[in-house]
Amino acid sequence: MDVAPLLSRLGVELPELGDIPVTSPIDGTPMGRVPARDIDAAIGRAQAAFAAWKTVPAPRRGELVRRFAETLRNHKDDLGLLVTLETGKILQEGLGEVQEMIDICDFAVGLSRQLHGLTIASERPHHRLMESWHPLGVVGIVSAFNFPVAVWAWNAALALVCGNALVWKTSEKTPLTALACKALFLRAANMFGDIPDGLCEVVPAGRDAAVTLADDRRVALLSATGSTAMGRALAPRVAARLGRSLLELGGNNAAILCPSADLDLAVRAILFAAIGTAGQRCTSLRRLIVHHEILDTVMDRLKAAYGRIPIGDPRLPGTLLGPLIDEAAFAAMQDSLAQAKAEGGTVTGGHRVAVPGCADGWYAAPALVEMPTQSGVVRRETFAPILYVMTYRTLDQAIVLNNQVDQGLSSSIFTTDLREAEHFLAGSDCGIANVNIGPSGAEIGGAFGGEKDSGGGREAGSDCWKAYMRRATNTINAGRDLPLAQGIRFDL
Ligand code: UN1
Repeated sequence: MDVAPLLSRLGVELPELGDIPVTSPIDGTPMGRVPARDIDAAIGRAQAAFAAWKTVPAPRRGELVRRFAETLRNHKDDLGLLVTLETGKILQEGLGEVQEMIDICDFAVGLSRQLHGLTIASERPHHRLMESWHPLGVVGIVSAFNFPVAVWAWNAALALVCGNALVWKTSEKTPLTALACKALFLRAANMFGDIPDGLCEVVPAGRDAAVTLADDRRVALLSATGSTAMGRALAPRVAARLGRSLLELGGNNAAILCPSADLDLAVRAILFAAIGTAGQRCTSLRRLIVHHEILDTVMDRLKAAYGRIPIGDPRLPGTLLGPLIDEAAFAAMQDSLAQAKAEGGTVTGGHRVAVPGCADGWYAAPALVEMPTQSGVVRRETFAPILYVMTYRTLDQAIVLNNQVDQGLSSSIFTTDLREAEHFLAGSDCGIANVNIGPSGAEIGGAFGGEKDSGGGREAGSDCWKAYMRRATNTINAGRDLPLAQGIRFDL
């Protein structure tokens, strides 16, 4: 696989001797070696850049992000293909990821003129209270292999318009897409004019670099996406220095399938949510909670659909399921399926699939697993296309099952009954709760994130920008007297 022409169109030049080898999960072929970079020095450069960038007016900062979105639009096909080559997700999803970057940039551009604070009535005459929002500092971003560019862009676009500098620790599995983002960003910066060096640092590196970001007081906010274990390792370190963290961790997302559901629509939604990105989204559908009266019909339809899923090279049009990221991911899938059987589950699918020309890729048939109860393996997140199916009798039971896991990222219900839908929306304990669509594939306009072991952070749209700024409360006295709050008298 000669990726040099593609990389060169994206502005990435790799040295002969890099430290981090990159292979494509599609067929195991080497794609190049990426030089490791020192994160400590990167934090220093970003800190210096922050001092200059925070003084640039926010709408002008938005102009840089607008240019970046324009550059992304011009390179959407190339960057989308690179995402596919590096992650193994199908081309439609590679392109979708770049579109998600463009969307958040557009959102951030609008936001750059709307970083509003409140004015608040004062209890004192001739006084005024207001809130003002100020740039925070260096924002550290830790991203995962499964969304190597979109999740960075959620953070980067907002952080930049909010006046911050970025240090991005990429996944070691996907450094090329990160270097491409940096190169495209620099092109946008050139069109924009003068930007301070170090505004957008990109550091392909391993876990140690994430720990450095967590420990370093110069990093005002650490925004980390990854496993719950990663969040548990990093969050206490940030907390120990009273820093801020924004965590987007694992999910174990359920869908409740009610008797009144539109099954044609539901089956399509389930396929995308459970099999899309080879089950490697934090929002992937992992648990299907089906009303017992419709179980047989639903299983028949799902088994028929699962048997027809085109598995293969994710670059080919028509493929819906590409490879897992690596052998370890396949092994974890097999472990979970073995455990499911031991816990009384009936497994259909899940075996390795040979794909012509891709002998070294780890392709697996998607697995449907009927489970008698929500036992240990079901309560654990396995990053693979495994869908556990359980039954319920009353909606309250179904909502208990939905909530009875440690994670609380996303959830959904399929019903045409308004009361059931509303009851579920009030009852789900997740950060995302949907009706008649699956738990994955969120738009950027809403706040994205979840509760409990999912980390509690919120990223992307709505008012999530506030996490990237510090709030000051200002009290202004325009009078000639000094009345004290709470009516306190303090006269000499
Ligand atoms: C992730 O898997 O970390 O809602 C992010 C979704 C995508 C983002 C997933 N927009 O599935």
